[in-house]
Amino acid sequence: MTILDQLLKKYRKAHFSLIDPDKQEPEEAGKRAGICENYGTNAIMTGGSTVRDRKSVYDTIEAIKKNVRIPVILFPNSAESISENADYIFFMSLLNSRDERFLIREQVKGASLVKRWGIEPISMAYIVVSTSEKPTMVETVAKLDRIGENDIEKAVDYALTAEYLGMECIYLEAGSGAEKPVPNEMIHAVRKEVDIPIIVGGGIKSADIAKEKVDSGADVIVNGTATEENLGIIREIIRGIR
Ligand code: 1GP
Repeated sequence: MTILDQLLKKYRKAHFSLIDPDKQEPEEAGKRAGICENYGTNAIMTGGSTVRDRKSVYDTIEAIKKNVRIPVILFPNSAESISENADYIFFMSLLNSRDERFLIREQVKGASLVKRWGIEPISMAYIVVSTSEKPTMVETVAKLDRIGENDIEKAVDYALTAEYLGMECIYLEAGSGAEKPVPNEMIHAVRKEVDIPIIVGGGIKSADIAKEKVDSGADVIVNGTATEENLGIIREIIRGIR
């Protein structure tokens, strides 16, 4: 059973807190991770669209691990941000990118590091949904085959592709700080067609919104910006989804 299956068996719905090494000093990252763990988050994800430096990822994870016992999962934007002290790595492909770097090249560069450092891979299909007028950072860098908020069939087609390729989970991503999260109807339609766990993140700013996402079929809710701006909301979101 994968770590994701184990968590979902235990908690039914899970919550991950995303800490971007570029957004604070390692010591502060450690403190924030500790607070998220106290609030009941199930794992700390570490990564971000602008990370370019393995050392900053390493130092951030070291500080996080001093403060938490829950798993640390890398959420890498390239092979450069793979760090040997992580427990797990989302070994992910940005399925709706037109840039082969995000589809497969960085993965090929990083695979032997994952093996050598004994980081456990969690195979993940990363699907970016464009919900907002102002493009999010991931939209600006990823050269997307655009999936708009109403392109529900297209999202389902990508999700099914992920399942048929044998990926362990799907991440429906609206992008960090998105004005609007991935729509409920889209999550619901994907849930109807695929069996693997669905992670949803980007722009989830309240407990009510998070609850709607899990009621629509999300298994895991991710918060990133809130770890920097409003840790209290993470407590409410976790209470709301359980
Ligand atoms: C980004 O989905 C995550 O990869 C988190 O998004 O920063 O909007 O919570 P937020």
